[in-house]
Amino acid sequence: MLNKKLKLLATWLEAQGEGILARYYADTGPIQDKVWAERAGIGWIGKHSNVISREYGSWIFLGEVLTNQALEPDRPHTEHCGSCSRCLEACPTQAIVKPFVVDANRCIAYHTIENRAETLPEPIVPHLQGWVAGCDICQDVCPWNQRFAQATDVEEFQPYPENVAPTLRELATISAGARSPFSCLGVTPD
Ligand code: B12
Ligand code: SF4
Ligand code: SF4
Repeated sequence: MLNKKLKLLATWLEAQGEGILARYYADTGPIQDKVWAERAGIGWIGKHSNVISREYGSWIFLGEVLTNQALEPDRPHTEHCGSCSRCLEACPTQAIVKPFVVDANRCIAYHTIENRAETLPEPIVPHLQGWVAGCDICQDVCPWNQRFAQATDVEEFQPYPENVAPTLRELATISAGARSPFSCLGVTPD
């Protein structure tokens, strides 16, 4: 979904003049989405390592359009975590090893999305807390999300009804053709 929107923007940009080139990425490109979002003034990289926007908190998708055109840059965003450390304290596996640094090997999100091993590491298992695809604990406890997060009004980003609170039995029998909860980015994990 996000890729579709980025494609529209990139196609529009290329149509503005001869020789204008544009490439777009979201999540899977060889580019650090968070670093560029911070530099572009969208938000700052919080201590849980995700980008937080003042208007929406951190429940945002990030994507970018690269172009050969010289554009006037926005100012990089300043950091506003202050003395807060709620995310570090709330992480059940101590994956946020120090402010701004997440050790993916200790992160439930890594083990439930990326890790293809038959069994999960012993130190992770007791802390799964029911998460089956990703983990949002460090973002749930963030005061910026608690105060500023907003439900999206973008039709394509609404959750698919069949993906809202599925039972374990339903997940265990899911078919390969089922719509993925990750498809908002236009990405389906393989
Ligand atoms: C690899 C990856 C993961 C890995 C590793 C997480 C991580 N922290 O890197 C795993 C599988 C664990 C993961 C989990 C999640 N992810 Co992820 N992930 C990515 C991915 C593909 C690359 C991130 C990366 O480069 N990591 C490498 C490490 C070394 O860097 P880093 O932690 O980002 O932080 C370092 C840099 O910021 C660097 N740094 C600081 N300043 C500068 C300046 C420059 C110039 C450079 C080069 C570097 C640099 O220093 C930091 C500390 O080492 C991005 C998409 C993308 N292409 O960017 C999505 C992305 C970061 N993920 C995202 C999301 C939503 C998640 C989850 C919430 C999913 C979920 N619900 O479970 C969790 C959150 C876990 C967490 N607390 O971070 C979103 C974040 C949106 C946001 N608001 O920021 C992204 C941007 C995808 C997207 N386009 O929407 N993810
Ligand atoms: S996503 Fe979960 S396991 Fe990973 S750093 Fe955040 S709270 Fe910890
Ligand atoms: S919980 Fe606190 S320290 Fe963590 S990202 Fe949010 S504001 Fe920053």
